[in-house]
Amino acid sequence: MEHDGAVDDLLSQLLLMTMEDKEIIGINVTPADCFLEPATESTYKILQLFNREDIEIGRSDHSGINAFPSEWRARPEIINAFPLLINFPKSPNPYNYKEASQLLIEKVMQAPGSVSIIMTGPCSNLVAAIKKQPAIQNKIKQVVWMGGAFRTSGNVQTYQHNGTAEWNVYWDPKSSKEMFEMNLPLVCIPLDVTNHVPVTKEFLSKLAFQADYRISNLAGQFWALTIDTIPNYYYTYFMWDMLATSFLAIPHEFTLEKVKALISERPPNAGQTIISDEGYEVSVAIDVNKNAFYDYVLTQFQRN
Ligand code: AGV
Ligand code: CA
Repeated sequence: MEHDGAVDDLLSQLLLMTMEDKEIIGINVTPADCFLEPATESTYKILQLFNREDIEIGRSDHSGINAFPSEWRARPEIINAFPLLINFPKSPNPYNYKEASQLLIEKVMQAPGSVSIIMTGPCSNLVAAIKKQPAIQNKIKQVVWMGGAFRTSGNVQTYQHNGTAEWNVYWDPKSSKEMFEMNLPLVCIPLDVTNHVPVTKEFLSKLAFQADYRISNLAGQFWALTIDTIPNYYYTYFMWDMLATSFLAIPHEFTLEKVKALISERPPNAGQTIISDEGYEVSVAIDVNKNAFYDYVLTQFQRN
């Protein structure tokens, strides 16, 4: 897993850890929608919750081209203080962790079979890893990326930008562009489909009714942190990374389309994913069975 420490990245790590038929071989944390130290700590605490401290964490040294707003990045500080997490030992010093692209190369090369990569943040580590060790490409079964906005508006609203890009692409448009050019077996879960699955009060209420399960209780607290962003149209919180992660388990509930697309690197649309005949082939999720997805998450979180 490649994540970037936002609330829904950590929820996605929780979800992934409930998938009993998946073997997690490593987790890289990129300081994009998070700060590195508190986010690696949250990542490690979630591993401890499942008694899986044996899973190695990698530290990304990328700093991105377009930084996320600091208010978004600071959330793991709060998460580490949750009653269920506060008393777990802190993570070891993240600067002693392996560098992320190195960990990715090692884990993929050591794996007996082919590997799926779920990426809920920017793609910088993956691109760096493939450049350093091109042989890993042959062992990648699929890359599932929460990224892009193909036939809908983006969610970047800032200076020098026209709003067409999605944040994970915009953070490092250069690596994103290069990744498309690598012709990986890539499935994008873009805003086009995540827009169908907001974090609703109705869903949170159902989750709360099953809060006797420890994991449901914890997940409810994670999402409560995002509620202040819900009333404003532009800042509605969606199941971005959760939807992408669930694709690993319930791919049959998604509608995919093969398109050719490329990525802009420059203002005013840096990070825009553009459908074009000159582009590279990628699979894009355009629809999902919403109820099946929400039910899947509720069922997986019925755990202690
Ligand atoms: O663009 C969606 C990506 C996802 O990987 N992130 C959040 C998810 O982790 C960036 C983002 C967009 N809007 C946000 C974001 C918001 N209102 N708060 C925090 N992050
Ligand atoms: Ca993310």
